[in-house]
Amino acid sequence: MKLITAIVNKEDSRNVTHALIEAGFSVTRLSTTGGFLMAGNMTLLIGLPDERVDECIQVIGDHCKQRTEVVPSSAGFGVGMEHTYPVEVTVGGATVFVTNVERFEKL
Ligand code: 2BA
Repeated sequence: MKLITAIVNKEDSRNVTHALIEAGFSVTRLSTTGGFLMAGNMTLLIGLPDERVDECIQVIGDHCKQRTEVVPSSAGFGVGMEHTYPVEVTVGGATVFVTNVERFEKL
């Protein structure tokens, strides 16, 4: 058995969750925050048999779009002189980790 941890954009999370449920996967959604942008995203936990991992990643990929976010960055030009300028950051579609599950119980 595997556990997929998928970090997805908030805007995609509803669609991707529906698609996963429709395909017969069990999903837990956690509201999370990206450490770099400090913006809300969604983390999905999906426990599944080994042979369905590729199918699950395919469903996630089909419903998560890449986006460009503009974030402020700053540069110093000497003591007390700082300037803020916008930089573009590409986010997503999805960041996916696949881990082995040693034991799975429902009690
Ligand atoms: P954030 O940490 O808010 O990162 C948002 C986007 O900012 C990233 O998109 C990446 O393009 C950029 N970024 C992140 N850290 C950076 C850095 N140190 N320098 C320059 N640019 C940086 P994604 O890579 O698509 O990641 C989307 C979200 O997925 C991340 O939000 C984070 O919540 C999660 N994530 C991505 N990689 C991860 C990892 N290795 N471990 C844990 N969480 C991860």
